Amino acid sequence: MKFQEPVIYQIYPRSFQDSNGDGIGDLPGITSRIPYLAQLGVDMVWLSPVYKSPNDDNGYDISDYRQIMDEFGTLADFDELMAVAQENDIKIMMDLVVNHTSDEHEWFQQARSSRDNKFRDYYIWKDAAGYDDDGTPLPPNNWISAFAPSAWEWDEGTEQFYLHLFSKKQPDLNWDNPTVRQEVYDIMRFWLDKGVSGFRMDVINLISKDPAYPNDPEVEAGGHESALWMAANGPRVHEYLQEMNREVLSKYDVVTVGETPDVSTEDALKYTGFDRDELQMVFQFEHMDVDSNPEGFGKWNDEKFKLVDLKRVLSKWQNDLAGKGWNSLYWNNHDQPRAVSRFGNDSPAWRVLSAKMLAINLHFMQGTPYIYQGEELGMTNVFFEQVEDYDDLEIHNAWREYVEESKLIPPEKMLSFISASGRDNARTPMQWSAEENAGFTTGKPWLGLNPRYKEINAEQAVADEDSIFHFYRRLIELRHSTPLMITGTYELLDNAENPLDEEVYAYLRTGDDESLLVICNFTDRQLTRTFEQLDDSAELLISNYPDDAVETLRPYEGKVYRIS
Ligand code: TEU
Ligand code: CA
Repeated sequence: MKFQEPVIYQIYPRSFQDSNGDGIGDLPGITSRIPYLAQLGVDMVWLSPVYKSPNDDNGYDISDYRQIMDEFGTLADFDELMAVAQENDIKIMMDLVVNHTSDEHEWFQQARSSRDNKFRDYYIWKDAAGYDDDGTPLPPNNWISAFAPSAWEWDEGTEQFYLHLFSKKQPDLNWDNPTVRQEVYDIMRFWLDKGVSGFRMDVINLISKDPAYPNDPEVEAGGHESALWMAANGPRVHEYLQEMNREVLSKYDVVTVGETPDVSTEDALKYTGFDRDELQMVFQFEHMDVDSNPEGFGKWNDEKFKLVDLKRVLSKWQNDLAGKGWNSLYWNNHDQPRAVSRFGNDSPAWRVLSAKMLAINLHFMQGTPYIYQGEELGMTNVFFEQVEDYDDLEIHNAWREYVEESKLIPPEKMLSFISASGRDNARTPMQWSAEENAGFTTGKPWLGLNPRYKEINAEQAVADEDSIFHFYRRLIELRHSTPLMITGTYELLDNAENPLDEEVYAYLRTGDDESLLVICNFTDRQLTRTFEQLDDSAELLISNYPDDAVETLRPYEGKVYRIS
């Protein structure tokens, strides 16, 4: 499959469908829902990690890359899922998490057993930088982990620190070790030979660290953001990805997307340029940061985004990669809050209209669109009354740091920030019906349901021709039948460097002999806009309103004209 063609649906297996009543989603549950995904019309399913894991980070901490996580089932269940997906023309993309393993992986168990163990150099070990007065070892540098106060954990047994950019149960692999790289390539071949058609590569731009491990200047200046940016786009990352492509990817028909925090469009072209023989596309994060507060507590805030920022960032990515690389297109994933709550309006009056408008806005851009489970239903953010009701270690780490230790954020304020920005917004169980536990499980769900499942669920949506589900289904049909959505150039109908229209996002996709004019009202207000492109040849291709008021834009109106 050419990587420009598929619409890809992301499943977070833990929260998708439970089949055995233990309250945890599993592979047989996913298999039972393949017909639903076939009806939606998606081409490929990206499975968040299903490998054996102690679930410190819900599967992003892998202890055996060739076994299925106990809670999710067996390798036989995986083969059954592959077979049923194939019968429904749906391909499977795996989540490759190889910047780090679980500390319960055999490699790390061996590595920590002694300094001269043959697996020692699979990981990144450093001597203490010194010892303070009471003999406590001092870490090699000041790096902060994404999920812990320090990116270095002291190992008593061998009296060295090991690096973990994420939790201390997620030790970073040493990619400078060629044996580690060969181990990864063998893992990739194992899954490709089982018929897998894609890899999403977790934080793949962090795998090559600066061997000097310099201090993080932001932390020296008093900041408290993680050191991910210090490890991003390191000295040998392209050498490693070109080797991976040469030794594995080039030998298979496989779609690849790198998850790459802290990349610019210039960086991205080094990963995805058509002439680079590395990856086909990346997940960049700039549009996920438009409501972040770098002077405050980063993602922990409940401020609303500004449309002009969103337009500037997305247009920059469209323009800078055009003709040279390829964009991924996404509003949310398992790490991000729900799109309709964040960028639309999840009130009963405007949820459906704004969710459809967001879908139009994204799917008509140039790139490969990703739909996160529940986005096609307009699932919304959740509010839990107490932090104990949340599961995510990122949330609990932030609570400990900002509420309990530094006391910089009052508890009720932090609960509001978590509800606006926390990852568990995306991880509450998939809402299949209005029955108990939304039809997700007959047992006690591992994470609380979003109470709105009674009005927002697949059963209701599939039965309602005017639902967000059927709107996504029509968008996917259009993408399969409208080459211009893939090949057309992109032009923001606003000043791309300095967008001024704070209410409407309008852009043009232009092909050889026709164009698509995309108009989205991001507000709950009725507006007037005129577009010179709207000539007599214009025909309405799709809209989230049943009629067309042309120059009058109704609240959250999203529509596309074909102009020939
Ligand atoms: O996320 C990488 C990453 O950048 C995260 O820190 C993410 O940006 C953050 O959680 C948003 O607030 C990947 C996976 O998607 C994430 O689920 C894992 O926790 C992480 O790597 C470690 O594997
Ligand atoms: Ca289960």
